[in-house]
Amino acid sequence: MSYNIHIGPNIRQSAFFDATVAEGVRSFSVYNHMYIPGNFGDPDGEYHRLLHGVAMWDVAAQRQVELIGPDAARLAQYLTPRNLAGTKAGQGRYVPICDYDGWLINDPVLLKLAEDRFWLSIADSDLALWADAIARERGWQVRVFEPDVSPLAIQGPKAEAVISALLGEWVRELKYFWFRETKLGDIPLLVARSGWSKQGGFELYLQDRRFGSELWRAVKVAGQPYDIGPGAPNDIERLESGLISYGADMRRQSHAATPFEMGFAPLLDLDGAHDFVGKEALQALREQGAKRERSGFFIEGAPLSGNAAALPLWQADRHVGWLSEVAFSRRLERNIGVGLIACDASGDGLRIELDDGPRRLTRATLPFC
Ligand code: THG
Repeated sequence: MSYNIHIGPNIRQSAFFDATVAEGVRSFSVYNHMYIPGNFGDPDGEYHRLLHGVAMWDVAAQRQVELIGPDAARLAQYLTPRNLAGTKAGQGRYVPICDYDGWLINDPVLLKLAEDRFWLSIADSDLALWADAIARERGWQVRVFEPDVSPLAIQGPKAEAVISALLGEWVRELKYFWFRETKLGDIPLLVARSGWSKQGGFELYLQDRRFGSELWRAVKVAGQPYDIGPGAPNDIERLESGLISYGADMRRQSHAATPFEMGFAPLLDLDGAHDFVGKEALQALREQGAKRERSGFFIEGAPLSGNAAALPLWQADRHVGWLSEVAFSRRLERNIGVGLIACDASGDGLRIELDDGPRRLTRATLPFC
């Protein structure tokens, strides 16, 4: 059976939409109410480029939520249990965001542009509505909105060569998650050393969507000597690397998880003087101790080609957790998966039920590679 998601006006097109269509994009998913390319029809080539060469990804669906004004820093801090005190202008930070009960509702990268200006580079949930409502209800002097910003990720071991050829040798000095504003001719950009892979790379935040195709072309030309090619955030590599996907691994509406369950405890500061949403709830959760933990798994049997929804994890007749995503690892030549499992479940006799029967699982530590 095959289905189509039709292209219509209630789902937004990225600034790079035309460019990816011209490149031969073969599937889209939807993320932050925007089409995001899924693949370009060459899974082996796309994976290989990410690990050994360089790939370019339309990740404009990683929308920015801008906070600007005298209370912008106050709001940024109030949104996350991570302590932002040491964060400098020009620095990015991975910031878990929780609701008032301590459930995760997003895991953005926070970019501090200035003392009174921030971007939250969000995962797939409506954080702008959340942040704006909090700021308004509190009467804070801060404007919350989604600016015209479209990230383009350049990932892989040869990304630094491409981006330095494009923008200058100075990009080699950028530290992980740090960024700088720059221009490529007339094209306004912000360049960061970041991206949703563990293969290294940069993200170019285009600040005017009219230049989408032009920027795509410029990166493609700079990348030609390195055999750059189009790709998309790669589920196999992210599972191998243990990167978290809000939406796949947890989502407040369907399979909620706390930062303790997801392994974010080292990022949190629950005892500082700063106030933030969910503080009491998170302190109470810490007292109780997490009942589930994030884990990797090896899955026996023939290669798996992914899953549409979380898979229940069984031990005999006890439901002990969920596998959020599975894939056949190219590097390990085994099926791998990530999920949440009850802390009091032993590692023995774990199984999932697939259409073609049960599969045995064993636990693995993250990252796999
Ligand atoms: N880049 C940008 N925006 C994003 C993402 C991104 N928005 C959506 C989504 N990805 C947000 N989620 C993540 C999840 C993981 C990481 C970044 C964003 C990540 N994690 C590293 C890790 O887990 O090893 C590093 C974490 C750390 O050092 O603190 O990079 O990719 N612009």
